[in-house]
Amino acid sequence: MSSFKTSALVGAITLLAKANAHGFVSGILAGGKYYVGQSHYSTDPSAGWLADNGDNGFASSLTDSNIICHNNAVPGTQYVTVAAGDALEIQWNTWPESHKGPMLDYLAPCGEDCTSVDPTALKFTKIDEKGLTGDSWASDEMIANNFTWVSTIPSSIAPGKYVLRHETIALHSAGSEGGAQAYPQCVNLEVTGSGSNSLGDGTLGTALYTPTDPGILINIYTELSDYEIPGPAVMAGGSSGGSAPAPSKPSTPSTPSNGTIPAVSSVTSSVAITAVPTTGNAAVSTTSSAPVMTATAGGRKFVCYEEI
Ligand SMILES: *[C@@H]1O[C@H](CO)[C@@H](O)[C@H](O)[C@H]1NC(C)=O
Ligand SMILES: *[C@@H]1O[C@H](CO)[C@@H](O)[C@H](O)[C@H]1NC(C)=O
Ligand SMILES: [Cu+2]
Repeated sequence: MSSFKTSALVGAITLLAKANAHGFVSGILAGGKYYVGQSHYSTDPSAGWLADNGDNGFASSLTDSNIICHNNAVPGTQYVTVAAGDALEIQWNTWPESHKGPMLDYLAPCGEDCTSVDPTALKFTKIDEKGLTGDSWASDEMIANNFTWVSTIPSSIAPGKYVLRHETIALHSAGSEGGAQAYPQCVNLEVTGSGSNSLGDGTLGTALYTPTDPGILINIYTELSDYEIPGPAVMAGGSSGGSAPAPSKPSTPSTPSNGTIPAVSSVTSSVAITAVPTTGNAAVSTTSSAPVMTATAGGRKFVCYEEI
């Protein structure tokens, strides 16, 4: 919510602020399939949990049950199917540039059934997080990536049913206690694959944050040399999340076959792919034995080898 919250201005302005503000998770892409996120209508089947956030507002508390899956949340009725090691593209309908903050993703196992699970019993493990990089907040990256955040399910995760808790925390008013605004969205996942970590020991949703955590009570309008992302540590094998899937650790690199490749002018630690070939894999004559990075763009997977 914006700073109009405590304003004494007339109702018309409050309505306007609500109509223009914030956002919600509208959809999820996984394995090439689209799933409805927060439907806002209880009659719509959805993997996304339903909550009282039709006004696009924030969770009413950081420490009571409304922080778990947003206000008065009830479980989604469906599941997003995703293989361990694969990425989910989590789409927000919109997001205001002013609402700067970290992006975070957690997983909690639900046992047999997520559609009737008690959220206060869910134990969450953080699988990715991103805060401040230079001058850029993770929320800025989400906006720049068509309001989409990419979260990769660690490849060690055992097959089963889990609740994904995706979240951004807006820090524009976080300089005073109670000012940070959490926008969580829960989504039921059916994880496939052959991992063995079923994440028994996590943190209850109500214990993830305190109102005085350094990453919660913070004035972001000063020069920040560092930002401490709130919540428990990311699990081993987790990632930073972001606008592209976490590079996967290749076991055996596939033999590159013939094809056309786009011209590459420079190589840095981050790679922007602007030209996408329409056919074939990269043709490389002499390479390192293992790829140095992989990325997916335009629905195609890129495997980059180092020239030797
Ligand atoms: C941006 O995201 C929306 C869904 O939120 C999707 O319909 C649209 O195709 C996306 N645009 C691009 C260029 O990927
Ligand atoms: C790739 O294929 C083309 C035509 O099929 C051929 O002319 C070229 O030499 C091949 N390049 C490599 C690296 O094999
Ligand atoms: Cu707001």
